[in-house]
Amino acid sequence: MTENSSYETILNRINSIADIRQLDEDNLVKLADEVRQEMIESVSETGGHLGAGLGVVELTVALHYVFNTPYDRLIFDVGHQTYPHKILTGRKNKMKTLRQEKGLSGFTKRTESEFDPFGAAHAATSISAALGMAVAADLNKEDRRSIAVIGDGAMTAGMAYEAMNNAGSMKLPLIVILNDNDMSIAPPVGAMSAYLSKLISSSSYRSLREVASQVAKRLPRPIANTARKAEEYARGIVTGGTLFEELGFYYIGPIDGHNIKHLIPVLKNIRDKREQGPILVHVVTHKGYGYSPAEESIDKFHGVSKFNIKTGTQDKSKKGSLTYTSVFANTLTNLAKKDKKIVAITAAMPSGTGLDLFAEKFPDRFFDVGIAEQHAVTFAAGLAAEGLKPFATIYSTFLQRAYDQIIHDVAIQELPVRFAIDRAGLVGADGPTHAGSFDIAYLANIPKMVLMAAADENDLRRMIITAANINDRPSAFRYPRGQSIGLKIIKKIEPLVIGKGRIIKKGNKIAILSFGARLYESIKAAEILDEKGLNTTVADARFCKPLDTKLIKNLLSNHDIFITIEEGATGGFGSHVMQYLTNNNLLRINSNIQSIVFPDKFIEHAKPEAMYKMANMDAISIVKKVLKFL
Ligand SMILES: Cc1ncc(C[n+]2csc(CCOP(=O)(O)OP(=O)(O)O)c2C)c(N)n1
Repeated sequence: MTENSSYETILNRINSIADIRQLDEDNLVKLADEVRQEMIESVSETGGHLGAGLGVVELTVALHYVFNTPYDRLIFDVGHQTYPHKILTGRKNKMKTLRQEKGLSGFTKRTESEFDPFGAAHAATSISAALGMAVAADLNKEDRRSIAVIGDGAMTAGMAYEAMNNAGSMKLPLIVILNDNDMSIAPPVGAMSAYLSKLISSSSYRSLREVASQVAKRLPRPIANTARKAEEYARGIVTGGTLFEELGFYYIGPIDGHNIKHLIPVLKNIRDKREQGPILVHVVTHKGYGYSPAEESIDKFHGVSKFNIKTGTQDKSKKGSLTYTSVFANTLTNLAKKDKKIVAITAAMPSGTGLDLFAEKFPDRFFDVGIAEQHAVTFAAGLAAEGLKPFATIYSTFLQRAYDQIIHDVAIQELPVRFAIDRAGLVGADGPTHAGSFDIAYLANIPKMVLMAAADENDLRRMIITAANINDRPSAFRYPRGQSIGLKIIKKIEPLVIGKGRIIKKGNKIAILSFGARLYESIKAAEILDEKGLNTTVADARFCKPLDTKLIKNLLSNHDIFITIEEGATGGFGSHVMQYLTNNNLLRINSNIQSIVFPDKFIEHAKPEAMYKMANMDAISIVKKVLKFL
């Protein structure tokens, strides 16, 4: 039996949030240690986000202790740091199901708990949502507090400022806790990070810590007055208004976020300052706190696979083919050696996109713009307008944020921004918030756009070169998460002919036209169908825009059944094919045409293979679809 599961732990005695509020401060400190231990144990078995949660254990305990959750609305930004929150709010026994099929989500989710008043996973939504809730409380005459907990990384996103600017003009009891750990996934970028560091490194912050510890020493249970003194002292470090005060917030901080005894009096005090209007509490924490392998690692164990608790050694993924991400990064980096105009942009995902490799080789041509996808796209447009070749490398799900920028700043001006769209399709444990479901639909309807999808690593390489050569309009290529097929790498890669697909295998009864990475599953399906005497053609469209209309016509007229397949929502490749056929009078009454797309629902997190099954996109489901027809 582990220490934590033995009956005498405080955590085991917590049956409801009310039990936490009965504890004295010493026991709250012990509880925090137990929560941390519990979290390390769970994540060591499930994998997931570790560093961020470790950094907010004390803060989470203090928030639930001081505020009347779930009546008071506690909203965590992104939601990847909520494992301690889940442990404290009735989900402890489900922690080992985290990120698995039918198990707990890795983020906050309204359907999972009344303690998750707002679902998240994309950054910088918390202040807007909390403000909406504060307004609703006001209109409904409810005396509740709205509390947004947001990291310094998420604070690089514009939405946070839009929300603060709005909140600043309202006298509502909105509380923003800025969890400043001086980290995003990678080190944070930009002026905000420098500004926060300046606040923290001021000598006054250091002396505040001393004052606070004196207060704590003398008064084991600091009363409101002493708390106010400490808080007023904290405010005093800022001579002449901070940025936050300019935005209309009452600024308090910086406060040591790992010291529950310091946090509680300050939080109690702001809880009771209803008339104060919006308040920002600047809390300083350390990502990975309390677990040395996390503290010592460069990324502070932001996201981990299963690991050994003693050593911190993570399970290595089985050796196999390169990931699509690394194929992309290697190819672009090699290309950039010859083509000095190539520049690469990421929105706070240098390692996730593989661009850290590019950054190493070409630091001057690499730009991490922070969690700012909208800005990333318009910034790329500016680079393109001056003749550079920007590769805006953004996950499909996050590029959703920048739709107007793609249309207004890039496409209308026919600027050759290259969109490298990683994580296109289903992504597994991160679930529906991170699935790349919509990019085909939202890009293929934009005039002039060239839209490609890679079926394998060699085609991805071809598409990168193709995009590099497109200088008169925007282009995009999408590729999935995870390992590539494992093909032999072709040394000399040629660009593709724009708008031309390829036939992979010839048959005469069934035609499957795949756009993207379901190609190999389509080939498997074709083999099964062949065995049943249904000779199947498999083709790879490569382009959704422009469509290979000649190929489509051929497939339709020479087969009994014609099926398109893509990893995306309705409105994508299949829809464009159908529209082409109807608008050109190519459909016959007896045309047997079907498109396989994602079902019209959000597919919950599970192993990727299971998710593909749910989406009817595995080989067996494709075969079933065909047989149903006959
Ligand atoms: C719009 C958007 N872009 C990118 C991400 C990927 N992402 C997840 S967490 C994270 C870093 C967040 O940093 P911070 O808010 O400081 O939290 P920390 O992990 O440091 O606690 C990023 C970039 C995201 N969730 N949403």
